[in-house]
Amino acid sequence: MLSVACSLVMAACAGRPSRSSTEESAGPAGYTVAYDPSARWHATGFRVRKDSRYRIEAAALPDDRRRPYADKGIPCSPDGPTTFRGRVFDWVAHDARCPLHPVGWFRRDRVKRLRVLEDRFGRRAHFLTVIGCIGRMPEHELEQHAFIIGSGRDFVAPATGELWVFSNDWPGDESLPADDQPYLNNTGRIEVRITQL
Ligand SMILES: [Ca+2]
Repeated sequence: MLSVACSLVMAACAGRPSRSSTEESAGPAGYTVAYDPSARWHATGFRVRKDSRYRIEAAALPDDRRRPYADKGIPCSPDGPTTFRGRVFDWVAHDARCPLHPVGWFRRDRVKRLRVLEDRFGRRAHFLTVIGCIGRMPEHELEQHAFIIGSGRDFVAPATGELWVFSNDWPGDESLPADDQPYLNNTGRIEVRITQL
């Protein structure tokens, strides 16, 4: 089990550059934006108003190279990993703060922590789950403001501002080489639809 977990961590640390792109369209059924999960933040261009109610839906689509939504081959949906292997990786990435975490026994420098472990409502945020935030918040304040979108959620906006979205992943370290940047091995794209209720 430990060797499996470690091999998954090492596999996910390797990556390849992916072009970041954002496409937007607006229509009577709602506002739609598509984003590349290999970038850390995505401005939707949609402003929410405090105390107004919205429905946000997210769908995973192949990217322009026909690659599915995945982290270096680990398939995911907007709610997180969809396979046993992915759920093991999610466990590794989620509980890395624990002093008994097995990855830390071998490679403390490889210990992972997802950007959002729990959202502002205390809900567990899985690996590659689609997350929303009103405004682009500093990383150390992210869990106070971020909320899980997953495949869909109705919510009352707690503030007025632009909705930003991202796929939950290990933030990595800018000093690492490109092949070790956790966001650069994410593939596919996510389409987000926002409707005011
Ligand atoms: Ca990744």
